[in-house]
Amino acid sequence: MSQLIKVNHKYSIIKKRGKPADLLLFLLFGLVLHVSGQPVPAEVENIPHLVTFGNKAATSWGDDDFCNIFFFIIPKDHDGPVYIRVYDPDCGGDIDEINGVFDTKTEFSVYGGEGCWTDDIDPTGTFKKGNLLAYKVFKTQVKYDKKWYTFGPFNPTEGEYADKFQGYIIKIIALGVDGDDGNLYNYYLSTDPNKNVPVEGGDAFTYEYGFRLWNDTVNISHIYPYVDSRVVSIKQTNFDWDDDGEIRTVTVARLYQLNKVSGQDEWAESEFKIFDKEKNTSFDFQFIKKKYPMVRNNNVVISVRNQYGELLPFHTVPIGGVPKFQYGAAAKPIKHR
Ligand SMILES: [Ca+2]
Ligand SMILES: [Ca+2]
Ligand SMILES: [Ca+2]
Ligand SMILES: [Ca+2]
Repeated sequence: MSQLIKVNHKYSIIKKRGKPADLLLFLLFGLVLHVSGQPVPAEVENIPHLVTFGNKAATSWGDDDFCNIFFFIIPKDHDGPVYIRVYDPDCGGDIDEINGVFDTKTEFSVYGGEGCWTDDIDPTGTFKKGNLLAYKVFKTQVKYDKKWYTFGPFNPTEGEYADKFQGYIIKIIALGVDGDDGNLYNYYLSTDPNKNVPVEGGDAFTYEYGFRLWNDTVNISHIYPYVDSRVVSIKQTNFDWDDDGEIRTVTVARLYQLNKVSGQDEWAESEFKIFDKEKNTSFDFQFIKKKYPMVRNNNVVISVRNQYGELLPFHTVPIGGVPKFQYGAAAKPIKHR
């Protein structure tokens, strides 16, 4: 899925605004567009599925708020409509997590317009800002099991324009509106309603990531928050990790650092000071499961806040690329626990 981009051309567009931090962000953003940001979760994240439970589930199943919010970025020079496709939107069948019997309803709603992103980044807030563009409620429906459902067409300009990304943002919310089972699903931002065709230069991000881990220890899942130049310290929070293996932080200046991990139905928090080298880079949170006993069907919720309490975005394709520890850099491995 090689996607060539015209960085020079875009540079000339944003140079006029003359904001160095935004420019850097945009150039870093541009550098990684050869990796497709359209599947959510993305390949580099190696996460099998997103998960949202019905709102009658106990939070001990691994979903703190029965809600997942994702934002798609469509570059402003993209021509033509886009579609948001949802894989396995129903709750029933092999992929989904049964609790008693399948009786869960999940509402997927798509928003654009003023405020759909800028007024609405905190999942604990009123998260339905913007204009409702489409919605549908799914229950247990064989016709959608292991199938793609397509929302759209959307004209990219129906989204909210974001100067920072030189593109339009369209939001999709998955909300468990009834029942107590786990709905697992994936997204794809496509130019085609019937198959997955990437939007060149597209990307997606979220501020609170609710996902399922693999049922094996071979696969390591990753998420990549972006740490901009204003960040002095961050607080990583994980929910319902079930005392599985390790959550590691890898950056350009950390070989790895262990995070505090949560047990069943609880939160754990780790705070880190940011090194200068780490500003304007992505962090790599690695989720490494333990072998014995195997924790099956582990659902987890992750967020990261800066020193102001603002949530940092997890881009499905890390801005600036996957960080690699540079030997001779600031730090040795730090054991946190
Ligand atoms: Ca149930
Ligand atoms: Ca299903
Ligand atoms: Ca599902
Ligand atoms: Ca869990």
